Amino acid sequence: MKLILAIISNDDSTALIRGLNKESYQVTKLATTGGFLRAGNTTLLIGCEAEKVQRAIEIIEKYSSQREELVPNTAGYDMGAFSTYPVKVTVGGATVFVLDVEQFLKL
Ligand code: 2BA
Repeated sequence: MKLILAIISNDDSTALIRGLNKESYQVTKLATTGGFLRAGNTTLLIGCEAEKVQRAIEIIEKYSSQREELVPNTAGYDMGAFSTYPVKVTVGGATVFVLDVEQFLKL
């Protein structure tokens, strides 16, 4: 038995949990805070058999890999009026730990 800890963006958590549940992984979602940026993120606890770890990592990657998105930026001032123009930002990404579980009990 293994325990996967996956630290992901809050924005990716709903789709990722749905993707994991669809393939019968059980998940606990924790509201966490990054120590560096002090911003909210999500940590998932996923307990599963060792042979299911690789597939779980694939699902995590599918729903939370780093990508660039265009978001509106209102910082510009153009011809006397504010204009919005999109800027590229990096979003998503996952930090994953896989731990050995000594005992797994449901009491
Ligand atoms: P990432 O390395 O992608 O980390 C995203 C979040 O994952 C972290 O949020 C933290 O909550 C968790 N995490 C990452 N590595 C970890 C580890 N070894 N142990 C425990 N938790 C871990 P933040 O701490 O807010 O960091 C956000 C981003 O800021 C990081 O993205 C990294 O790009 C940067 N960063 C973090 N610490 C840094 C440092 N000391 N110097 C420079 N950049 C740093």
